[in-house]
Amino acid sequence: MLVVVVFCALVSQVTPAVTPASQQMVQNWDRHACALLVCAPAEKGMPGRDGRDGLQGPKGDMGAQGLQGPRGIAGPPGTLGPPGPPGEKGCQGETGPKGDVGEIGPRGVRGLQGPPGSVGPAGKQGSSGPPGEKGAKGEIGPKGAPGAPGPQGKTGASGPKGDQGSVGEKGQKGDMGARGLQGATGAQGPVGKTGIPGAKGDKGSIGEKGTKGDSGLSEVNLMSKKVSALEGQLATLQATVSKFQKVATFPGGRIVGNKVFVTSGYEGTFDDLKQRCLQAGGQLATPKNADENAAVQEIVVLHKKSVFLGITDIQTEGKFKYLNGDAIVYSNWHPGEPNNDKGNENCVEVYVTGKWNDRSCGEKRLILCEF
Ligand code: MAN
Ligand code: CA
Repeated sequence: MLVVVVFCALVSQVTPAVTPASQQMVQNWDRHACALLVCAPAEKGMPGRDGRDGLQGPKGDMGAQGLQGPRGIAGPPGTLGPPGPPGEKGCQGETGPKGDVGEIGPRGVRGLQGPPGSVGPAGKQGSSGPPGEKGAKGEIGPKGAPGAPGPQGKTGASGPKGDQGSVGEKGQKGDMGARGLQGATGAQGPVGKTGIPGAKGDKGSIGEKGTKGDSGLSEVNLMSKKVSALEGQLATLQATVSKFQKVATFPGGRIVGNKVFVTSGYEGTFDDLKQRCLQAGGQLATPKNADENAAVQEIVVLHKKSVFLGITDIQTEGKFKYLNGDAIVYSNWHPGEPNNDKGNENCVEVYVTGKWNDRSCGEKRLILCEF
């Protein structure tokens, strides 16, 4: 039994390097070997022979396919393919909106320096400068000339008259005097020659961006609004005019072109009627064509009363004129008229026939004004 235990231990010690599968086999074999040894007779016999080497067993069946491995890392991107063919030319786009007013252009280069000015007048003489420093001591000059005779001494005692002496030597040059005061500043010199032109100036910086220009749209809108307002006012005015035309022609008024004939039914002499029409802002009826005369006639017929026209020959007998002095351009005299009956017919009346007759201005007739 002791041998069996040791043997089993040895078997276990020689198997740590084998694979788990083979180790399992050895362990199984180990158990089988232990069983054989346990089942062997315990008595002491001859040692058995070594067993022969067994034949190598058949190759085992192929194992089942293993699980699919994890997905590999994506490979590097392929090389860039060749550019495709150019697309067809697109349609021309619509004209874009007008751009904003551009920036103010760059400032121009600085101009060359102008020519030099003319020579200015000479400056005033400057004031005297401060006195100069004392100069250095000069060298000993040559011997100066003999000095002046000294003062006469006191009268000595009368000596004997001596001989005349010889001329003495020239004395040494005296010391240099102190430096004189600085002279007055001289007059300003003339202006020097004109220098060469300076270098071209640097380019100016870009000016500030200008304010945005008007699009013009706001002005159009403004005008459109004004036109609309005027159209409205015109419509109102036309309605008002139409209304007053009806008033003017009711009942004895007539409108011919731009002229309106209106009567108030008043009757009076020529001067009275003339004054009343002027007072109303008009004048006595003055038909200047057949249509206007027909309108006057209609009013005469309607009222069954003749009217005086704004025509007379008061100034010159036989020459009928308008109230402004112009000769008449139209007339519709009754046959035989004007006859200046009794030499006192200077005004003109209109019959129901539309025909004219000269009549005394003192007669009373229906008032008919024109506006
Ligand atoms: C007649 C005519 C006119 C004249 C009047 C005056 O009708 O002679 O010409 O004016 O009388 O009453
Ligand atoms: Ca007459």
